[in-house]
This record gives sequence, C-alpha cells and structure tokens, in this order.
Amino acid sequence: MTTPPPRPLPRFPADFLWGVSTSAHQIEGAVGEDGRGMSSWDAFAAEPGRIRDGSDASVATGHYHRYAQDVALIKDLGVGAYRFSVAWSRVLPEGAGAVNGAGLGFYDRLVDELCAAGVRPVPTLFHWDTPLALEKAGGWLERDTAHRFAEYADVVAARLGDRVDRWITLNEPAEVTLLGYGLGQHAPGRRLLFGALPAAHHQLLGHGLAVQALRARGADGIGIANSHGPVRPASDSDEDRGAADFYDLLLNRLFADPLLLGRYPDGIAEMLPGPVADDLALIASRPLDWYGINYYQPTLVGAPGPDAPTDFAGIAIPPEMPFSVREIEGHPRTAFGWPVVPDALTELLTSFRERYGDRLPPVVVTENGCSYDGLDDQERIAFLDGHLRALHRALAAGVDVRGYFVWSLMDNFEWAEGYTQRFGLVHIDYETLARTPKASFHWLREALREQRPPGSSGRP
Ligand code: IFM
Repeated sequence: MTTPPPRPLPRFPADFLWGVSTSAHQIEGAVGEDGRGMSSWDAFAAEPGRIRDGSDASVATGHYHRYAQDVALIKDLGVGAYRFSVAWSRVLPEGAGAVNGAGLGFYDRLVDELCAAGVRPVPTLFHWDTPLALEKAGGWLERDTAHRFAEYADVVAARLGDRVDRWITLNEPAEVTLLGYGLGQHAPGRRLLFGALPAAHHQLLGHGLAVQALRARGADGIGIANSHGPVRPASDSDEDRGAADFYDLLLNRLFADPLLLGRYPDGIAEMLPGPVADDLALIASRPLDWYGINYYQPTLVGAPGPDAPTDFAGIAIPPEMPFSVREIEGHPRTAFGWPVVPDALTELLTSFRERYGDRLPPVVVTENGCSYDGLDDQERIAFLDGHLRALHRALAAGVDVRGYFVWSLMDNFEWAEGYTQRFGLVHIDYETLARTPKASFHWLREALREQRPPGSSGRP
C-alpha cells in the first residue's frame, strides 16, 4: 500500500465543473429490453475470442434498472456534473426511422433524476455503440451514417434539450477509427489500416451535422471528447522523431486540426472520400463552446524496424505502420500496464494552447482515471491527486480549463478487456451488482468538500 498523498489540493476556481463519466454500453445492461436495438458492440462481443474474459455487456452494472441508486451515489460524491452517453440503438433501434419511446424515456427519467439531485446532466451522443443495422451497411465508413447521426441528435435534443446545457457529440473518434476500423481490436473488428481513414472523416462530418441539428434546437454548450496525449520520440534520431510526429498526427491532430483550424494535417485530405473541402467548412463552421480532452497516458514512439516491438498493450501493430510504440520506463503502472505520468497532463494542455492559440475554446478534461483492483485503492487516490495537481499547474500556466471528469463513476465493461479492468470510484460486484464506494470515492468527496468556499453548502 502506498502512503496517502499530501493534502489539501490547491484551490480550483469556484465555478470549476467537477464530474464523473460513464458510457451507456459499459454500464447499462438491459440489452434486449424495452425495444433496444442491437449495436456493433453486441455483435462484436458475441464473436468468439474478441473479449479477453469472454464476457459481454448484456448485464454490465445493471445501471438501466439501478440508475436512481447511481444518481444517489453521484450526489453523495458531491460532484456538480455527470457525463453519461445515450445508446443510439435504444432511441432508434434500427439507427434511423422509428423512435423507440421507451428507450428515449429512460434518458428522460435519468435526466430528471439528475436535475432533482442538483447534478448537471452532460450527455454524449455517441460513445462507440453504433446501431448494428448501420454497422452492417458499412458504419462510419459510409457518409450516410453521418446524416443518420444528425437525425438522431435532433431526436435526443428535442426530448432532453429543456434540461441539458452541456452536450458532447462524439467520444474518442480516434479510437473508433484506429482500434475499430484500422486494427480490429474493437467493434466492428475491421483491419483496414489506412483504409479506416474515411471513418475518421465521417465521424467528424457527423459531428458537424449534429452540431447544426443541436443548435437548430436552441442548444449551446456543445463540445466533443477527444483522446489526446503527449507523444515522445524514442530517441533524437530523425527516424524516431519522424515516427513520433506521425503518431502525433494520428492521435492529436487528425481530429483537433479539422475542428479547430478547419483543415486536415498535410497529406490527409487527399486520402479521404467526398467533397472534403466543403465538409471541412461545415465541420469548423460552428465553433465549439468547449473542447473535451480525455487523457490517460503519454506515448513513446520510435521508427519501425526488425528489433522494434510489434505490439502495444496486446494490440498487434502491423509492419506496414510507420511507427512502433515503446514502453515508457520509470513510472508506476496501472493494472492495465499504463504508465502513470501526471506531468504529461500539464504538458498536453499547455501544448494544445501553444498549438491552437485563440482557436482553442475553453477546455474540459472529459476523462481521466486508472484501473486498479480492490476497495482500498490507494493507488487511484495517488493517481487522482497527482493529476489534479498537474491540472492545476496547467491552469496556473494560463490554460483555460473549466472542468474535470473522473473516468469512471463505477467499474464497468472495459471493451475488449471485458470486466478485467476496474476503473471505478465505486466497486461493482458482478455477481450481485452491489455497489460499494472505494477509498478513492471517499477521498474525492472530501477533496471536493475542501474546494467549496467557506460557508457554502452547494457543490463546487
Ligand atoms: O473505458 C474507456 C472509455 O470508454 C473511453 N476512454 C478510455 C476509457 C478507459 O479505457
């Protein structure tokens, strides 16, 4: 067990938004219930060998039936916001066409419950669970999916918009592109390598069209949650630097440049289908109200070669890829094996401000967290403490950060890892679905209490 970190945390702005995150597929369960349609992840998990422990998300944490209990936990934690996702296939079982009133009704009740608890609802419209009917027709490789996504955004905004003032269109389109369509580690399990790039463009187009649909419903407070992290070259050699630049392009610039600058990094647009210039104009035409960053770890990257590793965290990197991912030494590791490097969060945020200047809207850290086992999760406390101090250093350096969401409220279905990785502040007993707050939950509750101005009874 590690020594408890020093307290208290430095003081954050009084209106700083504190929250916890989850996603529909990872927690809801109730897959076949109340008219929910199948999603790409239901089909993917049913294929033998896809999920490490052979599990699926058909029950998950049972949140669909326990949402009131989970909202009570969020209230007790003392955060001001809850980031969840809406399952597209619960609202539109075929991805388009007939709306499933029962599915939409679930999110209506969830939002009501949050509002009654004084917790701001922050829905994400797409967190990886593409309706299976659309996936079978090509999913995000098809331009049509972007238009269906905007129609779905309109349906959700019409129902929830009176109580929601913070929206997230997409979660981590980079992972959907790279892991889902490029390397086949995630649904839909395609290994198209650079042939996956249209999926990136169509998600961005879907984002742009959804922003139009949301604004037409009077919504503001619109953002996106992109995964980013500093990329470091394995050495000073030109080859390693070139490989690291390329990886940086894939992870950091492929999605941020179109959104914030209205253009793709050099050489990308030529590889994309459709009227790319017009699409880019649309993608960047309505500036984001805020930019969400999911941060977990930096990446050390070198040139490929006969002695370079050919896999990263169990994901086979094909030899055609112009980079190899190396292990970062000298830092503690999470149960997932991810290096714990809080300073890299400061570096990431300051580098974004340097790269995008005035084009960068206020930033919200929409995910940050770690997997560890056990209820007395002192390592998670140290992780959160270190990252919140790193975040505060970015604020002190002048980066306009407005909020921070822990991934995750509770243990959940960690995609291809099944239930083997536990990211929650709350432990889930997968036999009984009992919820037990971990030591980190109690630590964060106390830390947030200390953030409140003296005499204030409200949330920060
Ligand atoms: O669980 C995921 C989440 O769905 C997206 N961001 C990273 C998390 C941890 O891997």
